[in-house]
Amino acid sequence: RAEDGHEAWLRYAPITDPTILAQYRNLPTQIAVLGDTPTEHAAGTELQRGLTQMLGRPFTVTYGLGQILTSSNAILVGDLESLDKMYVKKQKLPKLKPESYMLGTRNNGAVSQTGIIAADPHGELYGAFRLLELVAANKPIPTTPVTESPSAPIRWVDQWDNLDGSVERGYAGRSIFFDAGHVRPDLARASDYARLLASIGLNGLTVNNVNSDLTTLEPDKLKEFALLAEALRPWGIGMSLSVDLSSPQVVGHLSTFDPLDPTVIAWWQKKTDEIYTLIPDFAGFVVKADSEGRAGPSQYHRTPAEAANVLARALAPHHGVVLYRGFVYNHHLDFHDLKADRARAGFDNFASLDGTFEPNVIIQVKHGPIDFQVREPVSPLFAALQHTPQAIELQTTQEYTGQQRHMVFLVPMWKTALDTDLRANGRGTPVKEIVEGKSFHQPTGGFVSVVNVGLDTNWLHSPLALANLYGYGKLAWNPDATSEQIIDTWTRLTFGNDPEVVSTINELQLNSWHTYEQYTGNLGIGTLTDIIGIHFGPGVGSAENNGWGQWFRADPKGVGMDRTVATGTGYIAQYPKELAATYESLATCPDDLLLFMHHVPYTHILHINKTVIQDLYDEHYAGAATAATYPMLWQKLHGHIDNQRFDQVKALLTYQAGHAIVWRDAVNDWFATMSNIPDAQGRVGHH
Ligand code: GCW
Repeated sequence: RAEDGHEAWLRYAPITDPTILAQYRNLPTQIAVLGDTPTEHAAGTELQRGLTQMLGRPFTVTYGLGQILTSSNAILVGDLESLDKMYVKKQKLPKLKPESYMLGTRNNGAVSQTGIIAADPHGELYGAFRLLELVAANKPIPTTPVTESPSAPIRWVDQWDNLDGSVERGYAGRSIFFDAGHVRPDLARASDYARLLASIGLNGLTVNNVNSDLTTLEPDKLKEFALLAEALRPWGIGMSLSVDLSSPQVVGHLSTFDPLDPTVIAWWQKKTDEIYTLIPDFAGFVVKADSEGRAGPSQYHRTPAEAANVLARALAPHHGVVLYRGFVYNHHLDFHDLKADRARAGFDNFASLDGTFEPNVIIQVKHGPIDFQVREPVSPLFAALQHTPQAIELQTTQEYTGQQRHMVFLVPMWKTALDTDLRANGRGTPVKEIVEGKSFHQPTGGFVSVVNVGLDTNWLHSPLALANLYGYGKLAWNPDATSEQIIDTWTRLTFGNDPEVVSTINELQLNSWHTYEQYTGNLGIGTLTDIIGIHFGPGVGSAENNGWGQWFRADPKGVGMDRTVATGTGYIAQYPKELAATYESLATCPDDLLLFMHHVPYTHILHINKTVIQDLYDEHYAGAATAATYPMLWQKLHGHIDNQRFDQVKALLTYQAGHAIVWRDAVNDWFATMSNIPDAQGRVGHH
C-alpha cells in the first residue's frame, strides 16, 4: 500500500502471518474502559482502531462502570479509582506512581482477561499504546503483569514555531499550529501530533518559539491558544508557552519589566490567572532571557533566579512550572581573548544561584555546554545545581546534524550524554539520574526536546528522522532503554517485521551518528559547518574570528580550544574533580573530546597512536566511504517496503553520500592548507 508517512510509527499494519496472529488469538474482542474522560476515550478508540486493523477482526469498546464484565472475556482498561468503585468487596489495589500502568494478561479457564490498570487516565493511555506496540512488533503480551513508570514528571517537547507560521530551524515545512499571526483554524494536525507524542509517553508541549513573539500574552492571543490546548488535551499533552520577560512592558504597557517591581509582579500574577481561566491545565512557561538578544533580568541587574521566581510564584497556586533555560551566554565574545570561553557561560551564570529558586522552577540545560554540536562533553552545570530541579534539553531537530537531509540517529549520542557520570561529590551521578531527580533528591525534573515538526505530511521531512522523535520519547520515559531496543521497535513499527528490513535499517541507523561525526568534525572539534547562517554544509573557517564562541582555534601549528585549568580558559575546573582530572590531562582525555579540551600540535599522537592531522584526514575519508554504502544497502530493501518511502529514502541517502564527499574534501583541504602537512596516503588535494 502507499505510505505517506503521516502515521509515523502508528501504522497498525495488518498482520498476515498466521503463526503471529495465533499469538493474539486469545485477546478478547471487547474493550471495557472503566472511566469516561476524554483521555480514556482516546485510549479506548486507539485500542479499538489499532487492534482491529492489525488483527483483522472487529474489536468493540465500551466506557463507564455500568459495563463491567468480570466473568466474561475483556480487555479491561481502568485507573485505580475506577477499580476501587467497581469492586463491591474492597480489594487490595496495587500502588502505582503517577502516570504508571500495569499490563498483563490472564487466562482462567474459558475466561481471558487482559488488563491495563493505571494510576490515572494518562497511565491508561500509555498502557494502551504499549499493548498496541507489542502487537505491532509481534511481541507476546506479558502473562505476569509488568509495571511501567515514567522516569520523571517533565517529558516535554519544545517547538520553535513563530506565530507567523514560520519555524525557526524547521526543516519540514511551516508550522502545524500557526499561520499569519494566529492559531490555525484547522487543528487536525495539532491533535494528530499530540497523539504521536502521547504514544511515546510524552506529556508536555511548548507550542511557540523560545524566541517568542512579543504579542504572545495578549488577551486575544490567549483565547486562540486555549483552542490549541483543547486539541492537545485528550492525549494528555499539557500546553505551555514560551514567554518574553519584557511582556509586562510590551503587552501590559508598564514602564518597566524589572522583575522586582511590584507592578510587574502583580502583572504576572494577573496574566497567569487569566491564562488559567482559559486553560485550566496549562503546564507553564518556558523562558529564554539574556540570550542571543532576548530581553532579561540583567537589564535591571537582577538574576535569573529573581526573574524566574516571580513567574513561579504566579504559577504555583495553579500547579504550573517555569522552565528557565540555562542557555544564557554572551554572543559578542572577544576572539583575541584566550580566556574567553562560551562553554563556561551556563555554569558561570547559574551555579551560584543554586538553592535560590522557587520549587516549581526547573532549569532547562542543553546537554552540552555549547549548542547541539555533533560531539560535546556534557554541561558541567548538571553537577553544580544540587538544590534545583533540572531538565536536560536535547534537539531532535537536526540543526547541526544534517537537517533531516542526512540520516543521523541521535539516540546513541543522547545516551552518551545521559550515561556520562559526573561523579559529583565523589559519587556516581550520571546525568540521567540527576535530571530524574534521583541524584540530589529533587521532586521534579526531566526531559525536553526541540522537535520542529512541520506541515510536511511525514512530520520531519525524512522518514528516517522520525526515529529520533520516537527515540526521544522512549528515553524520556526510560533512559536505560538501549539504542538497539529503541531502533528495533521503531523499525518494526515504521517499516514492518520483515527480518531483512529490520536488520538493514537498524544497522544503518545505529552507525549513522558515528559516520556523520567522521565526515564532519571528529576529535571533538565541533561541527565544522557554516556557523553564522543556516548551519548546513561545510563552512570550516566560519566558526573562528567572531563573537559566537564556537571556536576551534586552528593555526598553522596546532588546533583545539585550550580549556585546561593550567594554561587555558579554566572551563575544565567546572567539572567535579575526578572528571576534571580526566579531561585536564592529555594522558587521560579521551580522543573524541581532545580538541574540545586542548590545543595541540597537528603532530600530537592520539591514544590510537596516530597524529591528529592524519586521523582527521582518515576519519573524513572513512565517514564518506561509509555514507557511500548507504544507497546500496538501502537498495536491498526494494520490494520489501512500499515504493513511496523506498524512493524517498533512497533519494535522501544518495544526496547524503554525495554531500559527505563535499564535507570530506572541504574539511581536509582546509586543514591541509592550514597545517601544511600532507596526507600520508596522498589523497587530500587529489580528488
Ligand atoms: O542553536 C541556537 C539556534 C537558534 C536557537 C537557539 C536557542 C531558538 O541556532 O536558532 O534559537 O539556539 O536554543 O535558543
